[in-house]
Amino acid sequence: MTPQTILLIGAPVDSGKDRRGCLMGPDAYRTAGLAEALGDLGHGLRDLGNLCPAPATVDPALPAHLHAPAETAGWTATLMQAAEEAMQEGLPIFLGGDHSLSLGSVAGVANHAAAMRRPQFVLWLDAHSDFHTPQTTASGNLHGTPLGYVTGRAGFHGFPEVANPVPEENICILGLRSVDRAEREALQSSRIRYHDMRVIDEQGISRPLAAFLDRVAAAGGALHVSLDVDFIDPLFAPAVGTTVPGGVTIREAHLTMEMICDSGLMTSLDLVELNPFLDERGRTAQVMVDLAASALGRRVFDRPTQAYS
Ligand code: 4U7
Ligand code: MN
Ligand code: MN
Ligand code: MN
Repeated sequence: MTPQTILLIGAPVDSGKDRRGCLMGPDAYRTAGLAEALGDLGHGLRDLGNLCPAPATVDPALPAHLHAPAETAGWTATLMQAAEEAMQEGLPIFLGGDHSLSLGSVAGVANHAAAMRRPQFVLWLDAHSDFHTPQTTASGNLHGTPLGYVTGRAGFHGFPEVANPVPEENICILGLRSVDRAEREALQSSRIRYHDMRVIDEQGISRPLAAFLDRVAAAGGALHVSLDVDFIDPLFAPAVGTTVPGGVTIREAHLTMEMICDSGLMTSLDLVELNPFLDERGRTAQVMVDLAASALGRRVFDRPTQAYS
């Protein structure tokens, strides 16, 4: 693939749920050799270090059961600005941190796309749909709300304004196997494209993915990819607080990344929900690094097939 300028942005966000440990994610990716792996593929790398959340206060209109809303609102402001700035320089990879970092990363890249007059698309690779609002979440964990926020759903009082909501029809979710009732109803009456594990079992992952990538290409869109560790089956990626059995295999995850790479469409990437405290000798961090490398050009061979004739 064409060499890119890749910006590594550490976002040790740990406020999106109550189980702690995702704050160690950015350094686990560095330790597992992310910069070296991407540099070996010929890309230019800049590690911008780790961000800190802006100060923020709680809006009294928010439901009382939310976990750490002020801290997450502060992270959202910081990440939105960092994402918008990074898009002017290259392809940012947001090193999480839990999935509440995507309130800011996605809203920020969408602001940049709007300024460039390009439609923003989002590929959400996750066991969960993360489409809650502060009012519909039963757990109070804001890592379950980023797609609600970036599509402009109401109720995020005190959070930065979403100037350029991502149109629902520009979002595709792959890997679903845990969707709460309130999300299910909201999703079914939305224009979001969602594909659960049964569809992937029956059709393979390439069919729904290829259809989505074709739409992004036809629209000349910018593509943000948000990779939640729990997209992958916990047999292969155990270091995550919200394991759900029945996820994609290592090969399905790599095929996803290889197809994204071949499309040439990806403009930004989140690596989220890694909890190194729960890992086994760094193996989940390594899986995520290898997946990022596949998305950015790592291949066994340049030409996958040879004819026999
Ligand atoms: B993740 C959950 F109830 N839906 O809202 C919730 F099942 O970023 C889980 O995808 C959210 O890991 C998972 O708490 C958020 C739960
Ligand atoms: Mn909580
Ligand atoms: Mn998620
Ligand atoms: Mn998830």
